[in-house]
Amino acid sequence: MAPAFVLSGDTVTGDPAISTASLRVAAVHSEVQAKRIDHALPLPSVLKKPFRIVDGPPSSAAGHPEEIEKLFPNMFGQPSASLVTEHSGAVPIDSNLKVGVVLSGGQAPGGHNVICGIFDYLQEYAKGSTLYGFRGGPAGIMKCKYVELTADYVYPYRNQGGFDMICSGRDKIETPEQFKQAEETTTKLDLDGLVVIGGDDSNTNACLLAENFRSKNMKTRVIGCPKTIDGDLKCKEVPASFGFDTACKIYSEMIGNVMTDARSTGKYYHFVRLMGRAASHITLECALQTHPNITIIGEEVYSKKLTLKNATDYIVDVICKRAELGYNYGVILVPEGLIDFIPEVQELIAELNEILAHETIDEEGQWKKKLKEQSLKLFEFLPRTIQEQLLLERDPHGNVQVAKIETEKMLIQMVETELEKRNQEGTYKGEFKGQSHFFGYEGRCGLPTNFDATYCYALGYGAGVLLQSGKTGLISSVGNLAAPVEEWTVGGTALTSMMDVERRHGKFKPVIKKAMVELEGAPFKKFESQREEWAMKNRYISPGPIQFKGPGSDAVNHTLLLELGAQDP
Ligand code: FBP
Repeated sequence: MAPAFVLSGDTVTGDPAISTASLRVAAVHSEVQAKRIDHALPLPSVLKKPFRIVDGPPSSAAGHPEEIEKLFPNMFGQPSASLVTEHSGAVPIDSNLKVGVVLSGGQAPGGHNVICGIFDYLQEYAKGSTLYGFRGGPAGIMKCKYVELTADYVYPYRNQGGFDMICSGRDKIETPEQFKQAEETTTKLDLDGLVVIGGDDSNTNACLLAENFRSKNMKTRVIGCPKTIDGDLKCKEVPASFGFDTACKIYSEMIGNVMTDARSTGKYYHFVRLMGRAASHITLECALQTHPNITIIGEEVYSKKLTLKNATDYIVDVICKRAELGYNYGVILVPEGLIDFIPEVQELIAELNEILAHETIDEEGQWKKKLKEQSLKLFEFLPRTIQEQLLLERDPHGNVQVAKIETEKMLIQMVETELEKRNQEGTYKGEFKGQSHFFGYEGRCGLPTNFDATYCYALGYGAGVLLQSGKTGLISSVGNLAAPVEEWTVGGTALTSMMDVERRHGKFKPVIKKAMVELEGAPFKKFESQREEWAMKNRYISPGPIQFKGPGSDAVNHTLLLELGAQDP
């Protein structure tokens, strides 16, 4: 019988509009969830011994260093920090810290463990400290909505998926009034530190906050943590964003299942769109785990300047050849961000972004006159549902909400049309039935894999160390991830070193440069060397559900292993 946990001390401070009744007051866990709560997490050896922080050389930026320096005069050039074992004594410690933590952006498995890592670090090394959880993302900071995180409060969330301990949000702290609100909150709570757990946009925001606090001589330090299932927040020193490992394993289980379905019925082509707003890392990793017949990688489409017609023809050619072999079924993976990679669509989206930033879309379609001829032609050619989805409101960071664009359905329609044509020409004699799937939200809140659970705990612990050591404007970085946990490295990377400038809402803004799939990188090369065989011969792999014990439970994803140059089984 699964135990029921009652969250005690469940009060929200700062906003009388939020009653405790709106919070999760009782959480009933399944047997597996309950078992996972007490799963002991190993720490890297460097965090178990007395340690000290060593600073590296001054850093620069991922692009346009002069612009970044102008935007971050106090943060730019900061060195990275690494923890080293200190045999002669413990780290200098100031106790009684007041620290805030916020979850920002989309959910990613492991977020709760980052918070638990910060909490346990403070308990261990800064007794008497207080940890506040800002509720509902950055809006919680601006509106000063927080909850004090106690041992009882965090306990039921240990090793659990989701962000429901304090919830998340996509608000951005950007206007002078919003920065002022953030200052008021940190002053009111007398915060020594703030940990921002988020993706590229949220960590950019974390650095802006760090810069703002430092420029005003405020004591609040800001540390980021790399979160996103998309896997596109990484660099040499930050080898992975958390949540990617779990999400890919969940999707791969589901892909393996539809592969078996395809083989069993012999009559469906399953078109699976996979989450990942911009980069195709999730799609590539799932392909490496499951060996589908066709996989479209957005970065390749972009680099080869393929049009929608080219991508459709590629799919249709494989379907025709498979029909000749007697296979009228298959599995096709497409990344969520695909259409954003097709140069002609990209141009259309850029024009739409500018139009949407400055005017409202009128029924009569007057706004269409602002589109260039080629973009207008493409817009009129797209199915009506896709047109509507392209015009949906942008997210607070100015991004097209690609999760809402049903590319898989659009591709099915285009493939059907082309196959009918080939059928009439006599070059295709098969049967085609497309089934569309979108595997997205299903992967964001699963129980974190052993890898994500341990990685997140170390990231949180590391964030605690950095704050206590007086660091600000760094992102918690845990490295050497292909080695056993004991050998993982821990430190912090200057957020400005990951930044470039980009055009958003019609203006240049600093952003952490997204890590896209490298076409010369080992994961893509491995996929490229095998995809032709997967297209014609059915080499499907069904990885099954995530394991927490026994074979496969500690397996690290292919992308990480290949990128780190480790042996990929
Ligand atoms: P983050 O970058 O905030 O981690 O979110 C990633 C993501 O899950 C994308 O894969 C997806 O396109 C998007 O969030 C969906 O956004 P929303 O949760 O607002 O629907």
